[in-house]
Amino acid sequence: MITLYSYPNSRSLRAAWTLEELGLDYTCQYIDLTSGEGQGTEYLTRHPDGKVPALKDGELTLFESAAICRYLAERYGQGSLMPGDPTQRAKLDQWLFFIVSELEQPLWALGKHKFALPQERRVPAVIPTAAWEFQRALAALQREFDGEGWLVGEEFTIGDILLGHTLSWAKSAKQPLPNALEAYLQRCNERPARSAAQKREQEAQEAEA
Ligand SMILES: N[C@@H](CCC(=O)N[C@@H](CS)C(=O)NCC(=O)O)C(=O)O
Repeated sequence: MITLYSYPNSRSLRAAWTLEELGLDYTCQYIDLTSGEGQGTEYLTRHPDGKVPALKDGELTLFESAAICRYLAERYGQGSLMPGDPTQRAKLDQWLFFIVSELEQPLWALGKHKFALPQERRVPAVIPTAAWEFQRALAALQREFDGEGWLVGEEFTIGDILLGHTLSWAKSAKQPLPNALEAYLQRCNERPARSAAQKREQEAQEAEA
């Protein structure tokens, strides 16, 4: 039995999207981050920092969105969402680490200092630097990936889930994207599994209302 702990429009979408791509049966459990449920004693046993996503699969509990996507693909993918060839898999790992460190972090710094951190913790002066760092990482991505096809190899992988999700955040943050990456993002967003994942997360929230 798989349970995903989620909150709509957050990084838990990456895990829900992976679950939907794999056609797995799972329970989507809404965690009300706005009411402090994340920091409650019970949820801290699922995620020690009280964040989403977290996953429970039998005896295993797991946090960190990239690790969850990777686990699901490796365990249940049967060759999909993750290349079998070690060289290609190394490339996939390279991009996963790049996305969650180099690409996502400046974008997240931007979001944190605009709206996510408590008001008294925000330092608006870092925003232009964070935007500059994000554009630098985006330029690095583009030197290796022109937006044609998928990020690694010929098939759609969890690398595209993480990149597609991160680029959609970039758009919400009004960061300019080159046309080729806009088109790539549109192809990611058109995947039925992405819409299904969003729907599941919203339904889980509504069920708790
Ligand atoms: N590196 C973590 C980041 C998780 C994270 O920051 N999640 C946010 C939602 S996108 C969260 O739960 N925030 C609540 C909080 O900071 O208390 C991952 O990729 O899973």
